[in-house]
Amino acid sequence: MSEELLKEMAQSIIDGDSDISAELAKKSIELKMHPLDAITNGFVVGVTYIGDQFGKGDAFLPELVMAGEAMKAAIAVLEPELLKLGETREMLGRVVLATVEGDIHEIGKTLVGTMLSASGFEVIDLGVDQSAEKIIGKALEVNANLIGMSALLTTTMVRQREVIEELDKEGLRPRIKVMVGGAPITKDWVDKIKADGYSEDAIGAVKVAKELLGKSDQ
Ligand code: B1M
Repeated sequence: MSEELLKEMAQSIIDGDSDISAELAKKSIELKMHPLDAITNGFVVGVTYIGDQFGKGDAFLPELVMAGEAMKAAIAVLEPELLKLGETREMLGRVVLATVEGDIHEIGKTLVGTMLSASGFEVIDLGVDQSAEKIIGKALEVNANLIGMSALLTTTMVRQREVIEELDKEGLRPRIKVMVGGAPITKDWVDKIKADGYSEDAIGAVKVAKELLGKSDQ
């Protein structure tokens, strides 16, 4: 049954059908499926498939846009369930989160933000297409302990380095730690730009954020 549901979830994203993806997300809640299971083994399978097809020239921009919208619709339904997963009492740290300038991919970044919130972090999500100036300005304004930057394009990942260089120039590290992520981000890249940490997924991002802020035991 759950295998079947996961397949239907993936298919709803491939079809770019937001009504069906939202409905299947509701169904998964009724069936008490773990929301991360639904996202990772259901919806993400569909969006990855469309991404691959797009990369090969077998799918086109409208399909990519519709798949993205269907993903957002499903995640919006599951978000309250994700937030319920966390029951942390203490605030673990303040995170300014953004997708870097020139990049409008928001799904993974938002998921990371939701998981961080669920785990006890206060998250200020600036949204997408955010310049180094805005990210650093907000981090200073709210006295953030951590900046989290997502980049999904090989052409925009360089923006992560810009923010780190600017923080270094202003002498703001290690007061503000930096975590990066996104599909093209590798360990090599992280070492090269001297980020403090990175993760391949949202669950890992929580672990890394805790480690960076010395809260690993919570
Ligand atoms: Co775009 N896109 N896209 N896209 N898109 C990719 C990234 C691409 C790989 C597709 C492909 O060609 N195969 C390709 C990039 C190629 C490259 O750079 N090498 C691509 C392209 C080319 C483009 C455009 C240039 C297309 C065009 O216009 N010709 C354009 C760029 C627009 C721009 O940003 N300026 C574009 C546009 C779009 C849409 C707007 C249509 C849509 C986004 C909708 C939205 O976000 N509202 C879209 C989509 C949906 C995708 C794919 C298919 C899926 C991305 C996604 O949401 N994945 C993507 C293909 C792919 O990645 N396989 C693709 C699901 C999400 C849960 O995963 O975002 O990876 P992800 O996040 C993960 C981890 O990466 C990690 O945790 C998350 C949860 O597990 N993570 C972090 C992410 N951020 C993190 C931060 C952290 C830690 C972990 O710490 C701070």
